[in-house]
Amino acid sequence: MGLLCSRNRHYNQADAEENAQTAEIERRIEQETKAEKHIQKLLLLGAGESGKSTIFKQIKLLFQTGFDEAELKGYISVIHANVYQTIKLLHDGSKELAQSDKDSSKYVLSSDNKEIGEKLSEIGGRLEYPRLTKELAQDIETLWKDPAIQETYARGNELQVPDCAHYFMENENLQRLSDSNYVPTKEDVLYARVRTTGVVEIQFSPVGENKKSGEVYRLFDVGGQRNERRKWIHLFEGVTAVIFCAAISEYDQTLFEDDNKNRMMETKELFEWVLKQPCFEKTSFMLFLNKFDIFEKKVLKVPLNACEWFKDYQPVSTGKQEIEHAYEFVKKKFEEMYFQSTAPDRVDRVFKIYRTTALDQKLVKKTFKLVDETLRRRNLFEAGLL
Ligand SMILES: Nc1nc2c(ncn2[C@@H]2O[C@H](COP(=O)(O)OP(=O)(O)OP(=O)(O)O)[C@@H](O)[C@H]2O)c(=O)[nH]1
Ligand SMILES: [Mg+2]
Repeated sequence: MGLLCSRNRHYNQADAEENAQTAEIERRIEQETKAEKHIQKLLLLGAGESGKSTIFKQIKLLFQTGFDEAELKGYISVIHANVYQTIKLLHDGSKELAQSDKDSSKYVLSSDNKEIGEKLSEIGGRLEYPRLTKELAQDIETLWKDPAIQETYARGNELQVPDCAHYFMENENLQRLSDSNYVPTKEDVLYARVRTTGVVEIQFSPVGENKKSGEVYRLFDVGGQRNERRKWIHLFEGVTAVIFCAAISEYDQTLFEDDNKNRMMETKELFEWVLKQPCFEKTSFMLFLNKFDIFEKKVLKVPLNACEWFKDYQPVSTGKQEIEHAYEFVKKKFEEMYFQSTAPDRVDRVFKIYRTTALDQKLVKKTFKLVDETLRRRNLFEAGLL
């Protein structure tokens, strides 16, 4: 009996320990599940070059530790590649225009610069680029300043010249970039263009990790070019909000992947497709009408109706007023598209439009604060607390 009792006691003790362990595991799982539930999943979607990764970089700078020196240095080769690719595009473009354009003479390089042009075009066509030296930087600067290259740059929309071209070529930047001790600045990194392949993610809390009340977000950045989009679908479950980036300055440009397709038309169709995804029935939509800085300059020179979607646009004014009018027109087109592509039973999902310039850190910070507030309010509403 005594033995039985003591054995029982032994079993009871073991049971109790096991129970305690199980309870601890369950408590941890519960905590983790709660924590996971607390994490809001955000997806950055949009066509290639719409600015998704630039927003992603800004979030890293604003709400995480930013870029350490090794990461900054990792951008040197990207930035040098941007420079070589740009100058090759412009050189080869000028040659083509000098042959095909009716006003061909303005695209002919000065005879002094022809040799430099051939050399840089050859380097720009290589699979691996050399590090930018002072001499090469000088050659690039000379060629960039050639009137034929400037005329060609004015037609950059036809040539897939990247948006970062002007920044890297101007303001003595080439000399700085070719310094042997060059470390890219935060601004250089934001301008650097590298096509995203695959999926990248970060987790952050906009009010700082130590504040318990702050939401925790997990933000995913994907490649926007056509062949990258098949990877998106794997991320579509349980998304709190889609941040859809549309580069509104690209209404007179064609796709990198397909020279016959207008970029804005592609964005329109892509936005429509994303809106109709069954997984996004309850997903909020934050539409970033991005590249406003380029848009506001372009719109006064290139009529909006260069794009088929905007062919009913009528300019009303000049200067600032005209910019506002054009912006409102574009915004309205996206709004119409949203309501057309949202079934009546889903109209209560949140839809907000923001005017953004992804390079502008203060603006991105302000915009994200608004996004955060909207999503928090939405959560309270869904929990019946509002
Ligand atoms: N001027 C200006 N440039 C911008 C803006 N947003 C992005 N860019 C630049 O546009 C280029 C493309 O931006 P990314 O952020 O790489 O575009 P993405 O959407 O990630 O492109 P994919 O990865 O190919 O899908 C980069 O050189 C950016 O610096 C903006 O608002 N204004
Ligand atoms: Mg990207």
